[in-house]
Parts: sequence; structure tokens; C-alpha cells
Amino acid sequence: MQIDHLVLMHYFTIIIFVLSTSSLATAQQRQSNISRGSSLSPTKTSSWLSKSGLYAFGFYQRGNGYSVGVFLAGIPEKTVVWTANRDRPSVSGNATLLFTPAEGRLVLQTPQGQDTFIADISQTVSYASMLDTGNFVLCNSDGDIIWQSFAHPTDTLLPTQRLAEGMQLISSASKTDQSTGTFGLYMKPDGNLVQYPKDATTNEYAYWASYWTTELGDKVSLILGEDGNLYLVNATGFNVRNITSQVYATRGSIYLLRIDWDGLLRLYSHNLSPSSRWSVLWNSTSDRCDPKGLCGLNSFCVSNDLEPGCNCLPGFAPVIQGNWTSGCERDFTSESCKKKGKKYSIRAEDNTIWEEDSYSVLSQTSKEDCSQACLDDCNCEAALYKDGNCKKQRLPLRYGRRSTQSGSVAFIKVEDTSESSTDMFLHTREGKKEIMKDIIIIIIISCLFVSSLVIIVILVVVNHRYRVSSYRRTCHNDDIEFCEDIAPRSYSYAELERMTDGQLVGDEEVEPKHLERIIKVALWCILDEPSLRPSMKKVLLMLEGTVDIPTPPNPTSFISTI
Ligand SMILES: *[C@@H]1O[C@H](CO)[C@@H](O)[C@H](O)[C@H]1NC(C)=O
Ligand SMILES: *[C@@H]1O[C@H](CO)[C@@H](O)[C@H](O)[C@H]1NC(C)=O
Ligand SMILES: *[C@@H]1O[C@H](CO)[C@@H](O)[C@H](O)[C@H]1NC(C)=O
Ligand SMILES: *[C@@H]1O[C@H](CO)[C@@H](O)[C@H](O)[C@H]1NC(C)=O
Ligand SMILES: *[C@@H]1O[C@H](CO)[C@@H](O)[C@H](O)[C@H]1NC(C)=O
Ligand SMILES: CC(=O)N[C@H]1CO[C@H](CO)[C@@H](O)[C@@H]1O
Repeated sequence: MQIDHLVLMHYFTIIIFVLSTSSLATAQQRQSNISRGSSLSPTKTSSWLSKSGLYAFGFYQRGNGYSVGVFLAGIPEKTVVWTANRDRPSVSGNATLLFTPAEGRLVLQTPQGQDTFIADISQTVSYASMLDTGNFVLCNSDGDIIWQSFAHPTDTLLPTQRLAEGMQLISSASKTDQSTGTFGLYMKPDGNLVQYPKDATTNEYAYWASYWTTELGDKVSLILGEDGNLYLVNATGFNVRNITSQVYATRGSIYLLRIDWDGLLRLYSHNLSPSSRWSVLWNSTSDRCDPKGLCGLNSFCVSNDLEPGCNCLPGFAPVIQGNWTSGCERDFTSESCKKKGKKYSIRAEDNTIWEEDSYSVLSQTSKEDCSQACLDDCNCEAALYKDGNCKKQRLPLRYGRRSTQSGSVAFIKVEDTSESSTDMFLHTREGKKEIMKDIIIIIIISCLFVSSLVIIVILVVVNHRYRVSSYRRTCHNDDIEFCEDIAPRSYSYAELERMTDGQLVGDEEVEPKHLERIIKVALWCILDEPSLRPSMKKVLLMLEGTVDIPTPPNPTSFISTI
């Protein structure tokens, strides 16, 4: 009773919402019974709406063309929940969907003359209907449903829709491409609900299951309730297991369960206010690297701040840049047991786990021995090491992921390109020329280095002698302690004036500009931060007057900024 009340309220809110948004295109037709002889086209009447206007069946835009399916038409973010013939290419704007007058077949016709049937049926269809639940149905003259989109799900389950024993949802290739993707949600005959990569549907490849041990018996189905709860029912309709444990029911919300392109099963809700967006209420796993096969062959999943990414094995490069599922391929030639000559080495990828498919297992070995064993074996392309076991494998490696607790290491055999490339270098004429050039450059650099060293030594000696003499002078002028030590110390202005007989320059004639230059350069050279001090070359240019000298930073202010 309570549920009925809830459902009524739910539809009432939806109807109010849909009427109030009035954002519906005029090209959509609201018609509860669709009669034979009707037709749709992407550019004219493109879809048939459900009674409330929430769902629509018809053409939706996909890539550069159109596909036929069911979508949420009553919300701004048009969301596709079902696609007919999802792996067929989209059609152009001049295609037609015809509900044939005689037998009631749904045929997608293109001007090129390629006809495709939407539903596979043999009985005569009397009428079609787009229901408010999101189910598109075909009925016979008695009003019995003979075909329904709910029985042929793609990647989405809607409230009241059932995933019966033996059925599966398969993810889409991407957010915008509804063709078959990589992952499956499978309602197994033993009553277990399991997620697999779609081409490896045995238990060892499962990355999520509703439970792992007990069996609930046969004929178990998955249902997404009207209230947004997800549960399993047995053949007599009893709730035998709750998958989500919360009660979500929020008045006026719509729900959908989808196995997303990235392999996670997510329960979404959408509040029917115009500014609302889909929000995730529940997901099958919080680790986005869990779905096996998210990263293609020879690559492994890493998660940074909850966002997944794919890395190639060492020595490998992506097959298609930016396409994770395409995986990675060798950037070198593989080893041959027959033609020797190339050099190989082993590179390690720590803390990664992979599918194990070894042709030889060595036990009680060390990491070093494992690495060496693979290097010495011309058949070995990779070795997986864990707890003293060394499993030699051939490529490709699959289902890889970073796992910091695993303590396992993948050793990959790669060609030693550094050595072989210098070998090639030496044997070509171009190589010789290049090497002559390199030698000349090295000689020039060494000459410059030696000469700058000589200059520095001269400067240091001159500077030292000058300082010693001035310190001596200071000592003579004043009875200051420690004057034997040539260590820096601070002077007051009065002391300096006294010691230098008034500011720095004595009897000699000095151009004021030149003096300023020397002082500025000196101040630059004694900065506390070595990286700020000018290079010797710069100093020479500054002293010559070839370059301008910027005003040196105030040492105290500079220190305070550190
Ligand atoms: C749709 O057609 C069926 C069978 O002809 C009929 O029983 C039903 O009342 C019709 N529904 C509406 C809303 O017209
Ligand atoms: C249908 O559309 C395609 C592309 O939009 C165009 O190439 C083709 O000529 C059209 N065919 C007809 C019969 O209009
Ligand atoms: C379904 O579950 C109920 C309650 O546990 C049980 O009484 C009933 O026998 C089950 N039905 C089947 C077909 O297993
Ligand atoms: C599932 O949850 C509902 C309440 O949300 C509860 O009434 C029911 O007993 C639960 N079923 C099982 C099998 O735990
Ligand atoms: C990625 O590569 C796979 C096969 O390598 C291909 O099937 C798929 O279409 C590509 N995806 C994109 C978005 O290009
Ligand atoms: C991506 C995502 O929505 N992850 C969530 C999955 O669910 C767990 C709780 O079970 C959350 O912690 C994650 O944030």
C-alpha cells in the first residue's frame, strides 16, 4: 500500500515536472498507443514519448549520425538507457523508422536500401507503446506484450526492470559511444551476481560479486526497486539479498543502474528539478583500478587521487596515444632463440600484479636469480616474482595493476638500445663525422674550462694579496683584536671611515662610474645565495661595461625573504 502511494506520488511529480519544463521539442509525439503505419525520422517526428513525457523511443544523436533507442527526454541531460542494434553504425539524417502497416515490424530504412529490424519477432504486432517506466513494448491484438526493451538490456537497468538468470548488462565503449564495451555484469544461474571483463567470464577473472560463498539457488534475478534499492529475488519473488542497504526513496527522484564504460557498476539518482544532475548513490567498488582490462595488453592500471590511469611496461609505448584499451607494444625487437646478436637486459616494475600464465615456475629463488633466469632464457619475455616463486611468461601481459601491498615484481626483458645504437654509430660514415664533431666540441670546452680556471686563480691571488695588505693596514691603523685572522667581521661606518681615511678610494684617480661598477659587481658576488651570484663570464662583461649591472638586492631584505 505504502509503495503504491509512493509510486503515485512519483509519477505525479514527474508529470508536474515535465509539464513545467515545457522544454520538449515539438518533433516528439505523445501517444500512448502507437499504431501500425506510423513512422519516425531524425529530422521530422524523431521520437514517441511516454504518457508522462519522461521517456522517449526514437532517434537520438550519436556521433555524426543517429541511432534508435530509449532515452530520458524529460530532463535537460538527455540520457540514453537503451540502444537498438548497438554495434551497428549510426545512420544519416535521411533514414526512416517505419512501423509497417501489415505485420507491425519496426524497420530502420536508409536511402542506401539497408533495412534493419529493431525487434526479432515472428508474431503480428498490433500496436507499440512507450511506457512511463522506460520500457518500450510491442503488443499483440490481445494487448499481451510480445516483445519489450526491458528484456534486452544494454548497459542500464531501470526501476522495475529485472536482470533474470543468465542475463547480462554490458558496458558501453565510452560515455558517448553506446556500442559494446569491455565489461559485463552477469546474473549467474547459481544466484551470484558477478562483474567480469566481457571476454573472460570465468570466476577467476571476476572483479566484483554480490557474494562469494553461499549459493542462493537457481532462478534468482536482480531488481532495481522503485525506491532505488537494489536486491536479488528468488523464483517466488522473495527478496533474498539486499545489494544496497540504504533506503534512498526521495520523492520525485529517478534512478538508474548502469555498468559504466570504466567497469564500475553505479546507481544514479536524478532529482527532477531543472538544475539537477545525476549523482552517484552507490557503486560496486571504490577502487577504479579493480575492473580487469581497463588498461589494455602490456599496460597496468595506476590510481592517482582516485583517478585511474594506464602505464606501459618498461620499454613499451602506447599503441594509440590516449586510448587505454588499445594497450602498449614493444619499442624494440623481441629476442629470437635462433638469431642471436642483440643485447637484452631486465627491467623491473615493482609492486605490480598481472594475470599469471607461466610456462615455467622456479621456486625458492631470489629476485636476482629470477631476473637472471629470465635473461638467460631466450624464450622468457617476462617473469613474475613473488614470495620466492619465479614465474616465467611470454607476452602479452594482461590485467595489470599497481598493488603496493602485493610485494610482487614484474621483470621485463628489453633490448639494450643504448649499447646497440652506439655500435651502429661507429659503423657508419655519418657516425664517424658526428664523433669528430663531438671531439672538437670537447676540446673547445676543455680549453675554455682551463683558461677560465687560470683567470679565476689569478683573480683569487690578486684579491687575496690586496685583502691581506688592507687588513695589515687596518691593523696598523687600529688596535683591533684578531687582526691576524683574515676572517670577515662587521665594521661600523665610523670605523670604516677611520680605517680607509674617508670612504674607499685613496690618492689614486678613479672615475666615479667605474668605481660604482666595481662595487656593484662586488655586492653581486658576495650574495649569500650562490645561485644568485653572477658567472665569471658575466662578471667580466659587467666590469668591461658591455652589459648593464642591475642594482644588487639588499642583503638583509634578501635574507628575510628566505
Ligand atoms: C491501447 O490499445 C489497446 C488494445 O487495442 C487498448 O486496450 C488500450 O485501451 C489502448 N490504450 C489507450 C491509452 O488508448
Ligand atoms: C542521405 O544523406 C547522406 C548524408 O547526409 C547523403 O550523402 C545522401 O546523398 C542522402 N541521400 C538521399 C537519398 O538524400
Ligand atoms: C524464496 O525464498 C523464500 C523465503 O526465503 C522461500 O520460502 C521460498 O521457498 C524461496 N523460493 C524458492 C523457489 O526457492
Ligand atoms: C532488505 O532490506 C529491507 C529494508 O530495506 C528489509 O525489509 C529486508 O528484510 C532486507 N532483506 C534481506 C534479505 O535482508
Ligand atoms: C581504442 O582502441 C580499440 C582497439 O585497439 C578500438 O576498438 C577503440 O575503438 C578505440 N577507442 C577509441 C575511443 O578510439
Ligand atoms: C567513484 C565513486 O563514486 N566512488 C565511490 C564508490 O563508493 C565508495 C563507498 O562505497 C565511495 O567511497 C567512493 O567514493
